[in-house]
Amino acid sequence: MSARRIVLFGPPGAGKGTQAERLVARLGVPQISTGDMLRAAVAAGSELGRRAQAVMDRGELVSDDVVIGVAEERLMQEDARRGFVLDGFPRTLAQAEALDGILDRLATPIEICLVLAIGAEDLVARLLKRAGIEGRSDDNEETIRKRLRVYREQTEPLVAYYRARSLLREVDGAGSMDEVEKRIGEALS
Ligand code: B4P
Repeated sequence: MSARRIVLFGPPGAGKGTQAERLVARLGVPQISTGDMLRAAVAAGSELGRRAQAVMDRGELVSDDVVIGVAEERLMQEDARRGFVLDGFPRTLAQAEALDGILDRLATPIEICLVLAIGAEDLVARLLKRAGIEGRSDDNEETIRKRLRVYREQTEPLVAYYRARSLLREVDGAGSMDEVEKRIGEALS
């Protein structure tokens, strides 16, 4: 496994966070999850958190300028020079273009972009299960379906964006966490 600058995306519930954690443990690079960073800002009660919370609870995307700023600040940190797994960023074409600009300046371009593919009903079932365990405020059925719509409209165009740059690898996200991890390992080798 040689790639160390990896973008991981897919619909909500596809296993991004889960697989990103496993990947960073193997690669020794930081996991950069904009969702985790936004939830940390909400928990800290910061101005950013207050603005983000309502948007996240509605199942919508936090504005591009806010998320790009958060991601850029994190990517500028020293540990990201060794590589990174971007988990849930970019989520729009504007974010993808901004990311290319940031990584060009740092001379650390993306090496591979993994998209986890899985059917809508499996996603809803996984997220409703998580709702019972973690109680995340955006894991209720109405918001989950909204997040899936937002994904199709705003994030799915990234498949074509990264395919056109020959960076895309599609990975089947169905099955157990171990099965998906194995497929990711194969896609990276
Ligand atoms: P995220 O934190 O990225 O939330 P998510 O899409 O639900 O993915 P997550 O990583 O948590 O879940 P996963 O698929 O791993 O974003 C939350 C919100 O933040 C967004 O809606 C948006 O408002 C905002 N946001 C974040 N980034 C943004 C950006 N760039 N731009 C704008 N707004 C942004 O896993 C889901 C569940 O499935 C888990 O419980 C897991 O245990 C389970 N699971 C995983 N793999 C499984 C498997 N193989 N089998 C069974 N269950 C599995």
